[in-house]
Amino acid sequence: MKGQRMSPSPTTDSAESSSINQRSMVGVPTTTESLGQKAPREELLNVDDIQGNILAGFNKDFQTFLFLKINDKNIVKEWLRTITPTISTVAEVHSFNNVFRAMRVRRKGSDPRGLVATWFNIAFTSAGIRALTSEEEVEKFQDTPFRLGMHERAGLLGDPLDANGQPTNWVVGSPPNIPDILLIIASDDPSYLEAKLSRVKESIEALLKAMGDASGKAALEIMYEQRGRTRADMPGHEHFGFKDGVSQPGIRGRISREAKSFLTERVINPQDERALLLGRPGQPLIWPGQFVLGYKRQQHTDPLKPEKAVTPSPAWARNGSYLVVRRLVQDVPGFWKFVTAQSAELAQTAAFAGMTAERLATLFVGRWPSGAPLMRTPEMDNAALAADRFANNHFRYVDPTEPISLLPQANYPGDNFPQATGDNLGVICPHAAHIRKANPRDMPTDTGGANDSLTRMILRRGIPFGTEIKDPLHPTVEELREERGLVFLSYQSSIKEQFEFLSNHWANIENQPQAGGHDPIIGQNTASLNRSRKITLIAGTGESIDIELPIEWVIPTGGGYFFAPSISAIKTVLSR
Ligand code: N7H
Repeated sequence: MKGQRMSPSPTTDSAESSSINQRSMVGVPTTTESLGQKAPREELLNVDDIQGNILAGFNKDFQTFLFLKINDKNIVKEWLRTITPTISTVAEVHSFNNVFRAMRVRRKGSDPRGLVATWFNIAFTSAGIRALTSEEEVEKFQDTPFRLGMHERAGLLGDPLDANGQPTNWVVGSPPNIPDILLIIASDDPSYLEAKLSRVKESIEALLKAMGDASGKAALEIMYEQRGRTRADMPGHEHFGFKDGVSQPGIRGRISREAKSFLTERVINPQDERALLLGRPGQPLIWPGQFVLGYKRQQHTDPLKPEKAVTPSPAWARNGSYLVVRRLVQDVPGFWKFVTAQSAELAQTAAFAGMTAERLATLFVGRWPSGAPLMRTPEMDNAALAADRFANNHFRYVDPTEPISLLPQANYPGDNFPQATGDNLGVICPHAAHIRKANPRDMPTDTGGANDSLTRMILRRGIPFGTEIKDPLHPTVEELREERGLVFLSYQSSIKEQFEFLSNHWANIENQPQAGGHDPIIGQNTASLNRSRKITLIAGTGESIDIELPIEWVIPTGGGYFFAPSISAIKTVLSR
């Protein structure tokens, strides 16, 4: 079989499973008995100073990203002072999201139409901070990738250097097109977004007039405009057809002086000690310093004992966060043609009889198109499970899951779906499946155990761009002419240890965090001259197959490493 190598089972031997089980338990309180601790005290988050998209998440169907270049720093500083009051804070976005969610629950899952908000956030590259402050100020930032810029790290990320996707071909983000500023405008309603976008553009154009520069050189230039919108045919799904934005870490911390005013809702019955570790079932609570500078950070072995906060450098970086933006083009017909042809071949084998294109694609992702996790429904998609926010993330890879007792929830019948069984060997969900690579949960890894993996988590805020392809196996000429993909965004407190680690270590390396191949969605294999990747599938019979993935379906075409400062830092350091 072309591109495939069938071999006997690596092992279904209980000795290996139990040793993995033991390793995964080191320092990992996965059961209630192993905890026996009190709830840790959680810090007060400065929700009026932190930008809203970081900790609350805009979660809007329509978003536009403006990449700007500073030509006159004094005029831009003046402009910054005028726009700062319009920057959306965590306090605002969080309260809106709460109202929206409560109404959705009352309306049994349908969106409350007419409840609309339009948000605005800002971030700066190191070049932008240099332009507004000084080289010394940039040198104070501790994150080396941020100081260097994404284009300088493209090789390390595994990006193609001699073909499609090389930084010199990026639409934005590589010299001479390195932006200084990123504006994010987001709304539930496209007409509100357009209105806000026009106002922002007018404010930028007004600067040109203020300068009175006959050469026409603007004080602030719009270098590139990237539109993003949810798919009209499948809202919330990315272009390969899978529900995105299902799994997000919970964030520890309070929004007011009240003891229980937690930013992330806590739904687990406090009688169950897992309430100390999780917001919702399957959603670990992470110390806020992993995402925002100046707060307590996650410790590598004990999730209840945080590392002390480090003093941010520069000091004005407090309440700010590093933002990764990556414009990723998706080859939707290529992906579906490949999985269709491969699944037909696999279906001919005894071990993988019955394989379909949808199932193979699901094995690549780790969730079914609806968002239902393979670990909870190994054989077929289950839309009801996908829609159940208390069940759709409640699974692990080593230990089986048991039902969790929740605080009373309106209109909720309980998680009555079959629970996940353990899957040490990667039979149900391959080790290289995208979500297992990106979050190995309770699986031991090359760098530690489950608690160590919590230090790698990121807050994803991406949105698709481009129009969908109606029938990926028969795309029209017009559909092929247009680019589509994901504007990937993630917030973290270390680009190096979080986004870059997930990308160049776990996604790109075939035997990390566990042997089993490259991430078929975002992995890039620079270890082979032709960049060809592989994924190992293991059948229920124990036989395994290596599938060769000769082409990549996700191509980086632009982006940058940004810093999203606090509102007070914009008001003071950056605009004075
Ligand atoms: Fe991924 N996809 O459609 O396959 N992602 N992702 N991602 N991703 C996730 O749980 C996708 C990308 C993560 O906690 C889902 O929200 C695509 C980058 C992480 O279990 C789906 C692209 C990075 C998770 C996709 C892309 C990540 C995750 C399941 C690019 C980081 C959570 C839905 C075009 C370097 C894992 C969900 C967990 C989930 C897809 C990019 C990371 C469907 C198409 C660049 C941490």
